[in-house]
Amino acid sequence: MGAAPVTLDRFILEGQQQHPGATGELSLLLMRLGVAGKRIARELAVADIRRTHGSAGTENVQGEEQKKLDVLANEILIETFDYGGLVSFAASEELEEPHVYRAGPEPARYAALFDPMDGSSNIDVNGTLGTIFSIRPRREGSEADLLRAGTEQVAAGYILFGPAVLFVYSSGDGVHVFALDASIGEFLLVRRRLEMPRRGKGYAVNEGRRSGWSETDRAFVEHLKEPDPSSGRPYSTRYSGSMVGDVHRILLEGGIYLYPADTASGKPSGKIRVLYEAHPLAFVVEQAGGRASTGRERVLDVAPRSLHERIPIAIGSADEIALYERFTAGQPSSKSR
Ligand code: FBP
Repeated sequence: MGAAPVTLDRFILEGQQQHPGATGELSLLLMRLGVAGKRIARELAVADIRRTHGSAGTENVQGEEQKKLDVLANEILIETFDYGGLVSFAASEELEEPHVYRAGPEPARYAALFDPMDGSSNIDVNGTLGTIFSIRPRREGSEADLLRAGTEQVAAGYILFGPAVLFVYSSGDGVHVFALDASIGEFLLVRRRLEMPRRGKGYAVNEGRRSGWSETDRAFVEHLKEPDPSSGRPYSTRYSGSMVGDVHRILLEGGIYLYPADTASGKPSGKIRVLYEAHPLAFVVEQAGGRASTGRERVLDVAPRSLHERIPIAIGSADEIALYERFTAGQPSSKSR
């Protein structure tokens, strides 16, 4: 018989043994997220059959229509930490205020943040979707614990719902990828310490919004499209409508995802939320050797002032992000490569 498959639980527990002082709580927390991922995958798989597609008839704190599956995924994630005193409170794209869990004898050591269903515009059309998660240390036990730099995350990752269901995470020791084997209901290790290419051939941005972009953002995207084989241009457009899906492609093939500030559609700070989209994906990408920038600042150094704050973001391979920052800084001389 070949080598035993490495399940997510086994991988996490073996990783914990590398940290003698570990209490096991973060391990349990990550394993729970694996279970939540399986439950959400099942809800997505039966959504057409169960007619759970479509609008929930409600709006989230950002005034965006909530889909039934946004709400369902959020409920599954909130339930996931509702016992065992692992998590003190949880913030979500679908909740105006953090959900506070009943306190146990000891205050729980962690706070969780998540975007239950990333790529909402893909929900009703069977497109790629994801659940993004971020784990932070509990400090005072208030929202202020969350309004801090992304470098303070202790773990982050996403569950990608595509042809395969993948669990991708980092706890600061590289990025690891697991694929769900539905026949045994287990996430199995498929890539350990994933390292992304320094540069790619694809870019992901919604060009339909370019009228609201800055001059330098428009110039950067035009530059990627200019034919110049010596610098690997033109790049190909690869925009799926799900940031998780696009970032996962970029982790494997290199390239860049961009959601710039967009003054035309009332998004002067872009669309992507700092705490449960930008920070966790930046944490994963940096652990794989990539970068994430606002154009002027490292995304992980940003400390938001509010729970649902948005920032402009460029995330991807180190070379493309460096080039984007040069464009943002208006350095024409060093543009050509
Ligand atoms: P949601 O979390 O509400 O889905 O918003 C994030 C997102 O869907 C990203 O996944 C995606 O890249 C982007 O917004 C799409 O936005 P747009 O429709 O403006 O291109």
